[in-house]
Amino acid sequence: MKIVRTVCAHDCPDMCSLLAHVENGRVVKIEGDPDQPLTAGFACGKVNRDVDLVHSPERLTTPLRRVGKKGEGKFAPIGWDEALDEIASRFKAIIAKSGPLALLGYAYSAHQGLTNRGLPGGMFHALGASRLIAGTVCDSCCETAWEMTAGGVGGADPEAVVDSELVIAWGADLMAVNVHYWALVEAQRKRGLKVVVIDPRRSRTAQKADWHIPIRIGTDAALALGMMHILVRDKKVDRDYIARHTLGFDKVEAEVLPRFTPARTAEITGLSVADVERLAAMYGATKRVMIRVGEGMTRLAQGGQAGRAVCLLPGVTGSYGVRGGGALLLTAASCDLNYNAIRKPSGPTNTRTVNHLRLGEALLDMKAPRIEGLFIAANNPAVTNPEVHKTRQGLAREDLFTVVHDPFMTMTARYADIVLPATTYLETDDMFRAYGAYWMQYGPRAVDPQGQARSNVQVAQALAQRMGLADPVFRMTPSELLTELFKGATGKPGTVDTRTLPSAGPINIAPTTEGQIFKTPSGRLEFYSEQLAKQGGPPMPDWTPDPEEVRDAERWPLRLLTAPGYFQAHTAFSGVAFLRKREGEPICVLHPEDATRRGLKHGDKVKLFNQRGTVGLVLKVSDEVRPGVVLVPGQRPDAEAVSGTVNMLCSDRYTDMGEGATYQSTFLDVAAWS
Ligand SMILES: Nc1nc2c(c(=O)[nH]1)N[C@H]1C(S)=C(S)[C@@H](COP(=O)(O)OP(=O)(O)OC[C@H]3O[C@@H](n4cnc5c(=O)[nH]c(N)nc54)[C@H](O)[C@@H]3O)O[C@H]1N2
Ligand SMILES: Nc1nc2c(c(=O)[nH]1)N[C@H]1C(S)=C(S)[C@@H](COP(=O)(O)OP(=O)(O)OC[C@H]3O[C@@H](n4cnc5c(=O)[nH]c(N)nc54)[C@H](O)[C@@H]3O)O[C@H]1N2
Ligand code: SF4
Ligand SMILES: [Mo]
Repeated sequence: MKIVRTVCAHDCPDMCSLLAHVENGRVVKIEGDPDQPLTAGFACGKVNRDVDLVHSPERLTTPLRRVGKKGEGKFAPIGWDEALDEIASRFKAIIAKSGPLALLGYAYSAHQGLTNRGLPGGMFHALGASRLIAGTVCDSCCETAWEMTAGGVGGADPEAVVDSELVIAWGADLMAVNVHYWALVEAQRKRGLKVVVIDPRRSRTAQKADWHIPIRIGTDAALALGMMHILVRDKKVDRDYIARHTLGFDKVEAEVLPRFTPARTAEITGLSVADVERLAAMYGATKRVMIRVGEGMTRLAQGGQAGRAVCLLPGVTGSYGVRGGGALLLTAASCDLNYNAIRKPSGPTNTRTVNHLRLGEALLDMKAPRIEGLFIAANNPAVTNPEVHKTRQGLAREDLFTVVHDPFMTMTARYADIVLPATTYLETDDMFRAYGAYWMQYGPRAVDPQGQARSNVQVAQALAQRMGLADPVFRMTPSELLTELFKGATGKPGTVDTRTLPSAGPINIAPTTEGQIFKTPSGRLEFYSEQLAKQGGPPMPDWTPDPEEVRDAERWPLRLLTAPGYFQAHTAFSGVAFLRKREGEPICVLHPEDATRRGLKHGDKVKLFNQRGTVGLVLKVSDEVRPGVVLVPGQRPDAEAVSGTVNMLCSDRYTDMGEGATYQSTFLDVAAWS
């Protein structure tokens, strides 16, 4: 038996250091590394079962060619050379006939390793294909909001919570998505750290908190502005900090805050005046308040405004300057590696762009040229994209040549002409840096590729060579890629000797400077954003009713809340039978009042419907949500549900900033399944 120290590659802020126990070429046990302080010796409930992911009987073992209709899922095995030759010759023919813009590389984040995540996109970049604006289904809205406010810097160090007096989990279910931060928080409660959760759902984290604030969906900007109103009124504002480190607070104070009286804030957010007052008083009592900003609250029409208003709060009290204070959305921006060597090895500066969440529209409507060749890796848009009907309609186009690279036969792979079997991260070598913590680490393979599976790097390199791309990155060994990645790195990563990385273990890369540095154009925290104004966006934080949401709310009585599953992460673990069972059958949750009004009871099969479609799920009746809300945890593939998948109900409308997905701006009704 051997123990391999590696890194969890799943899309998760923690980036755990793992110990994989290997016997006879099989992973037999996964545990958290006790020597990495954040991982602290435990993996989450999903990755504890990654033995079953690597060795799942549902893994694809060979390349496949479609023999049935698109979407039907009928395939026959073929060899790798045959598959790669066919893909290259089809892609070359498309380029010869219509030019490289007729190709689209559509790779995303299921492998967080910097080379495996980046190189497939790098190949299409070098080819001059239409370019994917990736991540709009996920964090492009909150990231843009943060960038327009604080600039391209990382947020608070989660491990600084040892110095916090209060943690506000603002739209983040820490027990689902950030369990190692949650463990740190829990440990600090023994010395008196208080925890407040602001979330429309009484999540598991909310149940364990000192105080759960069940805010109305999409009203976080109003709550943050109402808190600022009270802080100003009660003279809890750090005027010195504001003068030295922020821009435009005077304008917000004069033009925005007067409208957010406690009474109006309470009315908008659905909270009581007393609760708004109490929260503001708690926030104003100490600078050592760490706000953990969730992404979910920004996946709605005015999500950018919500994200910006919340991230501005620590600027009002000067909490950004203090260890244990500030706000944590993401940390990745603090790590400057030579990402472009992998992601943009060559190719024209600009080509045509395709927004990740509007794959359906791109496939159906884009012209001159149409997308004729599509390569999908490490994501499952036929389930996870909004307006999923449109995505599938696009994928079903007979004149589209589609390749899907995945360890499993996903809903998306069913539409492919060629399916390629992918390795899981436990079969690859790569370098990792966390996006929710200040750590980086090299993660070697624990076992050899299962079946004939190949990694993203291998497939990108093999295809690039067949396509005639001469860039050296398409011929480099993993260790050469590593050296490339660290060329010109700044900050702590700049001091690393890459030759030592494979044996270095976890490396802490927390910024050493005291206090928060902002990297906006003004070098300050921007209450007023000239950049947003120039783009025609709202330069100041505000909350106003969204006309489209108001119109939809008049037509449909319920609003959708989507939240992460505890034992599933989107569809990345849907090939693990144990975890499917552990997560349970796909459900929706209604408040008892809403269920009774519709004559529905716990355990009933129900249909969720609106102008976009109908989905069948099993009903859970619970007061964990307020009346008027229907909660659907996770995005489960059709085969697991009564019928369909939740994203059939969501539109492909953009958020106010960052052109992100608006899952939470969905209105609908629920009735008995018939
Ligand atoms: N309704 C609703 N929809 C949402 C969200 C929501 O909150 N509500 N959240 C959104 C968010 S935040 C995100 S990030 C997206 C996630 O959605 P996707 O990006 O589609 O991610 P997954 O569903 O996890 O699918 C990842 C796929 O990659 C495969 N895979 C795993 N490892 C590898 C590898 O090394 N190589 C290759 N080639 N494949 C691999 C997995 O088997 C799986 O099929 O969903 C979005 N969709
Ligand atoms: N177990 C598990 N872990 C995961 C994932 C998963 O699916 N499952 N997904 C991974 C990925 S890809 C990502 S991007 C991260 C996401 O991690 P986070 O950003 O922390 O989580 P989100 O899913 O974006 O946000 C979820 C929370 O926001 C709440 N919420 C929704 N709307 C609102 C609102 O209007 N206001 C407020 N205040 N709260 C609201 C939901 O009820 C839910 O509790 O997690 C990663 N980790
Ligand atoms: S908590 Fe996140 S990083 Fe850690 S093992 Fe689980 S999925 Fe991986
Ligand atoms: Mo995400």
